[in-house]
Amino acid sequence: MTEEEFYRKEMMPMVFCPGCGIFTVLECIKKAIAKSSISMEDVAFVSGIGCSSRAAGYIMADSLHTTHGRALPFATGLKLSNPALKVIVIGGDGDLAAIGGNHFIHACRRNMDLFTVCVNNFIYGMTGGQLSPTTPIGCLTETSPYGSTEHPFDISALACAGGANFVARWTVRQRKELIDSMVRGLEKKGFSFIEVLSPCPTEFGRKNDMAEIKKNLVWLDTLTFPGRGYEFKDREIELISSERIPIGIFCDRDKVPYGEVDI
Ligand SMILES: Cc1ncc(C[n+]2csc(CCOP(=O)(O)OP(=O)(O)O)c2C)c(N)n1
Repeated sequence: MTEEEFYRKEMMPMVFCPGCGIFTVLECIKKAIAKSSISMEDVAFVSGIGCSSRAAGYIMADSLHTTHGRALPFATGLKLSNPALKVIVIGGDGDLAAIGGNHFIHACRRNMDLFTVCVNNFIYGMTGGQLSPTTPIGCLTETSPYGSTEHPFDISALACAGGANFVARWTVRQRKELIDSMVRGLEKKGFSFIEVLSPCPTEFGRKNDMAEIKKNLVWLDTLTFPGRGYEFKDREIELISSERIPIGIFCDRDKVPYGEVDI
């Protein structure tokens, strides 16, 4: 797919800061759609509010830019009204796991036929860098100026436990694995969830001595480790350790999606 076919020229330049991981996520989505059997004609994007949620607006496809935390209910409605659509949700850790957390676990439970990408930058980027449900312990944010003392969510583990069919987590550094997982998730029926650990040099970086993009990326490398063989069996979820986060494919199963259960 060419740049012209994927991006909306009239929306350029993008609002994202230099070094933001959303650029990589967009490129990986572009490559994954091109590699998959899905046609852009059949795709619609849905997002909430946040930096990552703005990504959908730059893509040359039908899209719904909705309210903060509500992308999944809008996406659910869209999918039910037009089941032929491949509905893709893009959101941040705040959008999907804080205000939208309950919608998230229920989309997983229902195994809604949606493809969801969470750009997890460990902070509320758009609103100035407040603590999010994924902020690691000790990290500085606008609302944890002495370091967070809250336990973070492992949103991929939550998605597996909730009942999603496909769950994978990578950092922006593993582009090949990220694209491959996106292709698998796009082609799978039911709820597919891809978590992308992503740099935010401006809000997260500046507060945590990694404003320089290289430092933020190296931190992501040291924060993560490959999960067992990069692929976990159903239900064998390695929960988040207090310090390091496993990356890999955490579940890949074929539970019947919402609307197709025989009674
Ligand atoms: C109901 C409501 N509450 C709060 C906000 C303010 N708000 C906008 S974006 C955002 C959080 C953004 O963080 P995240 O979803 O992680 O996305 P990021 O900007 O980091 O990509 C918040 C709290 C809002 N727009 N609507």
